Amino acid sequence: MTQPALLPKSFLWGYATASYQIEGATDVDGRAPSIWDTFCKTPGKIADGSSGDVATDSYKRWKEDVQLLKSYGVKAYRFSISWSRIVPEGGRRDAVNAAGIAHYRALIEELLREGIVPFVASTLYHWDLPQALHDRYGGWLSKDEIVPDFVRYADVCFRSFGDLVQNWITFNEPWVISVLGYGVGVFAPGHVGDAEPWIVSHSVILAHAYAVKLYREQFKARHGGQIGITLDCHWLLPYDDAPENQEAALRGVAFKLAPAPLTALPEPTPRQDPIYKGCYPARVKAVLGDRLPDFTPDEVAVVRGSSDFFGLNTYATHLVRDGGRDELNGFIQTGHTRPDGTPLGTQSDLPWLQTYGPGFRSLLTYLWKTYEQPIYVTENGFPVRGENDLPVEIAVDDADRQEYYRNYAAALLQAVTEDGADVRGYFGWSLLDNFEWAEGYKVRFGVTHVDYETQERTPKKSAGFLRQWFEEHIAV
Ligand code: GBH
Repeated sequence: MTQPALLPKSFLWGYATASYQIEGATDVDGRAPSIWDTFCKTPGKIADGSSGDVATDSYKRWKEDVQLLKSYGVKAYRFSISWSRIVPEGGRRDAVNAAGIAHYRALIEELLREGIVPFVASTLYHWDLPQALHDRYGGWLSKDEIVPDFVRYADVCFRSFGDLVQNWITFNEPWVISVLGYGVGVFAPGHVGDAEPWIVSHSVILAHAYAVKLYREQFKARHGGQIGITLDCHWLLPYDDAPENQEAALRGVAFKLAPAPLTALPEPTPRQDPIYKGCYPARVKAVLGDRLPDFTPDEVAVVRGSSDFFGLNTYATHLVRDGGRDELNGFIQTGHTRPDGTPLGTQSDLPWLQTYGPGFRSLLTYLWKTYEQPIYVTENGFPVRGENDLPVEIAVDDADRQEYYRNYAAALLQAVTEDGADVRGYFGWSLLDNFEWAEGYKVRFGVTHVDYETQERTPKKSAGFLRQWFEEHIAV
């Protein structure tokens, strides 16, 4: 009799959140504003005119959140640290805030007491740049200022939490920070530009790399941890067999993963030339030309191999055609209807997200073969269409979210057991319904329903589904 295929015993799973999306308490315990506080107060930027001022009140309700995690049977929790709570004014000569450190220390200690790994516990940057740094020198636009400021903030975090945290992520989604924040302008700080995004992502890659260098030189030996970066990527399928659409799909992936060739492999390899030579992917360079900054030889040496794993946030698959005016994505047009008129999968509450498990499997296998790095899926999830209009008793019966997780979990298992992809962890997005950035509170990604009037938390059925699925599919 054949044994059912299982994930390895060491496989970690749990849920992810981000500071600004859940914490609230934006003026408590010495926290100073971040660019998201400012952005939310700009009329017209957030769909329902809301902000993260209260969110799910998790800065105060964190014990309740840890109990929820425990009741869901998770092994790990991914959360992010707010720079504005640790160094409120942000800079390398600015004061460190003891109250902010005490807060995260208490949370981490509580997780450990409950047997939950603060895995990837700590994303240092999930988009909430201290406003003071933006005002002082333009934030990510000033490489020579922001890199040392970020490294100093990272140093404070490594010193304050490094004895308890063995898993670190520097940045959440450089593509979103740069392209949506400084190109399209739909995320903070809301700039629109055609050169700015590439200056910003250059700074982010360097800030990441120098923080990793610091960790490896001064903390890793003592604390034995690992450190990496999280990129976001959809899987892109050519719309049809047309060669230009096949090429467009490859180009689209290259745009999303532009930092990866630089950070993933310790040594250049001839196999995937020329992208491992310490330059951006050739397909990206071909579109952007001189707007893509160069790395100095010293920088190349620091950047190359600067991630111990591949952190992946992924939600959707898109069908891709060549052309259009979308330079920031490499001149591709995306859709989700096949040539025969059928939809790719169940529609979510957001136009860009449909259920399509096979794309998740393809992406995991592609990343493993291309970068040969252990993968942690650091976000994956689904907002059910119209869920915000439903009363809680109905909303918790989240059939489409369960279908999504059933498909993606099956794809994960196939990628690991049939394709040999070294995937070591999986985090659902998200533990709670929360502040969904420019969508405000209208779009709900949680496996827990949150009543924003009372802050009452109610588990949805998907939480039970995932608990049972991982119980059945991780080796004991
Ligand atoms: C994640 O980003 C974020 O890390 C998380 O904070 C957020 O709550 C979650 O998504 C849910 O949205 O131009 O077609 O890609 C995922 C990356 C970037 C995917 C923005 C959707 C907009 C449409 N997202 N993107 S598209």
